[in-house]
Order: sequence, then C-alpha cells, then structure tokens
Amino acid sequence: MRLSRYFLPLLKETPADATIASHKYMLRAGMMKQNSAGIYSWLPMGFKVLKKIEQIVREEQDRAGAIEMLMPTIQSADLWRETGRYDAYGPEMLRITDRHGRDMLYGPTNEDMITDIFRSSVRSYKDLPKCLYHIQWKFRDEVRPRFGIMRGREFLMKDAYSFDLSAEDARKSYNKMFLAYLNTYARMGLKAVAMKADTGPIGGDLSHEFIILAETGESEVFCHADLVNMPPPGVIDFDSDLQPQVDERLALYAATDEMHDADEFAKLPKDKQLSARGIEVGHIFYFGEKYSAPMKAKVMSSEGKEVVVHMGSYGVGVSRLVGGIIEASHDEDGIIWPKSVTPFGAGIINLKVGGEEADQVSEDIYAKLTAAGIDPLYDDKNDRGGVKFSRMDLIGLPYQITVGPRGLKEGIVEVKTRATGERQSLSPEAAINFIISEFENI
Ligand code: 5CA
Repeated sequence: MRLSRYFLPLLKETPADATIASHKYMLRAGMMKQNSAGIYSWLPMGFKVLKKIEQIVREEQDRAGAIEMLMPTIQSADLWRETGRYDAYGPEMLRITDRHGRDMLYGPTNEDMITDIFRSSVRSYKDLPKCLYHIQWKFRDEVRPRFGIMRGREFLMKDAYSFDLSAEDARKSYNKMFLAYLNTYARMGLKAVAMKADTGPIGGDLSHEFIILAETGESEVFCHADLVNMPPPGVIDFDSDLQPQVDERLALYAATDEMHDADEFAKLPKDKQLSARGIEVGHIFYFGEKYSAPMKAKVMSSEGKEVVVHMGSYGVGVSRLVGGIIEASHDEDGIIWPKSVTPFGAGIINLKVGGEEADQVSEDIYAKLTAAGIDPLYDDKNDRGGVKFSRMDLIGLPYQITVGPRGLKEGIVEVKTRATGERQSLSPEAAINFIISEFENI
C-alpha cells in the first residue's frame, strides 16, 4: 500500500479521555474512531489487525476440532425467556421492540440460541461430542465503557459452545479449549495465564479467565510467578488425554480477585507470590445442564435413554485483544506490533520523494516485498524526514527500511527493527532478503 493513497487519519494530539497506551495509540495511529460511548468504527489499519487476530483465533479453534458457523446479532427474547435469562440479565442487555411489537435483543452472548439450534437437529449420542463457534459482534450496555475498545459496548467475540453426553466428556471438551487458548495467545506474542474465575451471568461451577498481565488491566489477579513464563503447549494431540497437561498448570495457584484465597496464596514461597493487574482476554465455562435442561436439549444414549446434554462455553475477546496486544507491546514512541498481527509487514520510508534514484530504489523494494507477500506500507508522501520517522514509529510496523540520498551514494539503505531499535546498513537486495527471512515460519 502506498501511504499517499491510503486512509490513515493520524491524530497529532492525544484526546483527553484516552488514559491508557492502547487507547491513545489506537486513536493517534488512526486505527479507530469513536462514534458514541463504547462504539467504534474500525478504520482501515485497525481493521487489518482485527482480521489478523480473528484469523489466528479461527485457526486454533479449527485445530481443536471446533466448527465455525454464524449466528445473528439480533435475537428473539423468546429463547431467553425459556432459560430465565431474559429477566436475569439486567440492564446490560440491549432490548429492542420490532414493528410488530415483538421483544428482540442485541445478543450479549449466545448460549440460549445455540442450545435451540442444537436441540432442533441433534438426536443421538452418536453425534456427540460437538463444538460449534462463531466470531460475531456482541452488545453489552456496560455501565462504564472505557479504555477504548477494551471495554466497549459493541465488541467482537469468538464464542464456542460444546455439547457432550456426560460431565466427564464435557471436561474433555473444556480441556481442549483450555490448551488451545494458550496457543492462541502465544501466537500473538502474549503471555496469558489461566486463572480460576467467577462465572457471573453465564453460570456454572468450573471456569477460567485467561489474563495477560498489564499495569493498566481492570482486574486484580494473583498467581504463582512461574505460570507467566510457562511455554505454551505447542502441538497438541487433541485425541489424547489432555487432563495431565491441564493439571500441570492448575497445580500452580492462579485466581482472579473474586476467587482469591489469601491463605492458599500465602503458602507460596514469597518470591513466587505474584499479585498484579491483568486484562481478561478470554473466559471459559462449564455449566452442565444450565441451558440444556430448561430448553430440553436431549439426545438418545446408547442404552436408549434420553439424556440432557452437558454444555460449556468459551469466549475470546477478539476486539479487546487489539488493545491487549498494544498494552503488552509499545514504547513512548508508539506501538510495536508482533509480526503475526502487524497491519503491514514493513514500512518503506523514501526520504527524497521525486528524486530519481530514491524513487526507483523505493519502488523496487516495494514491488519485491509485495511480491513476497510481506504487504509493505510505502511512505511516498512529501513530508520531512522527522515527520516520516515518528509516523512510522507510532504505527509500529516491525521493520522500517529508509531510502535516502546519503546512503544511496554508497548503495545502501537502512533497516531498523522497531522492537529493539537496532539499525543495519544493507544493500537494497540484502534488506529485502533480511525482511523476507524474518517473516518465515510466522
Ligand atoms: N458466553 C461466554 C463465553 S462464550 C461469555 O460471554 N463470556 S464473557 O462474558 O466472559 O466474554 C468473553 C470475552 O469477551 C471476555 O473474556 C472478554 O475478553 C471479552 N469481553 C467481554 N466484555 C467485553 C467488553 N465490554 N468489551 C470488549 N471485550 C469484552
């Protein structure tokens, strides 16, 4: 993409209500625009990142055997009346009346709807287990929408729902998601810790939140320090018994504020007691028959008996992750994108737009990186060098190639690695090859 043709409305000043890094940088870097409280438009560069995060989540869900579908945002109140949640959910739910006077709502979650879909077609134990998911916009009329898209009212969630014949089988489904989540976050460069959590309006008695540590996080959390740097599971054999792998992590203390047990925590060695703030980027639940019993979601067992299915649900805050990644990876100059989710692979800074050689070398690098699938952003605008450098630092692409008349006299360009600030003087060909090699195996 050529910057001169792109839509990247940068802000010079930080809006006063943006108090945390991700909120500030998402606005300043032209990634989003607020339309009303907690409701945002995703501008082109923000949208690119959102799509990349969504794709990583999708790939790891598919790997774990979950099946993608799409449910609507607008739901009928009838299903929610069946489960008793229409009254229980409270003012967070946006209630709508259609022209015929029917009660509708903008879905804050989909347990009720998916249970209806399941019960209308699945009849036999032979069709179990099943895990269905979608990636869809949700609406929650949060009392205090804040921190930009971190606590929005409209937000993008991946929500999966598992159906099993027994509590024991449901635990297996839970374990698949538990481990798949750890891989998902690791692919985005995040260190997420699974912590014992409260179940709130979703319900159930087994639940974990996935938390990334950040000073600006909304939750207070407590965990064994070793959990933070524990490597992700990596390749998972989803057909094997996953309980030992899950137990290995659950053996170490980790709880959110609501579930914190100060006495248990105090038993940890002093230097392992980590009390910090965190951002909840995912939440998984096992709630058994909470929805399937009132909605009569049953299957025939192998003994010919009708059995109410056991369910769990599994959420990832897809849009929240955009902010979470920035909280985990930025400096005073701007964002530092991990390669896996960066909106563009590299930035090309032409310091002499209109100069024959600088234009030609920049165009050549642009063409070759594009052909190699690096998706570069070419700054071909007629601005001063300082403006170009700070703009490129702000938007945080992992690599910057600067093409300037001084270097070109010696046949070199400069490559800067955004995360480390390291600079290399290389021939244009070597610079291209370096960047291509950095993106291998992402
Ligand atoms: N039905 C279950 C799981 S599918 C559910 O709704 N869980 S949840 O309420 O915990 O939400 C799942 C994830 O969505 C959270 O972990 C969080 O990352 C994200 N999320 C929740 N509320 C918001 C919000 N207001 N803004 C942005 N992300 C949110």
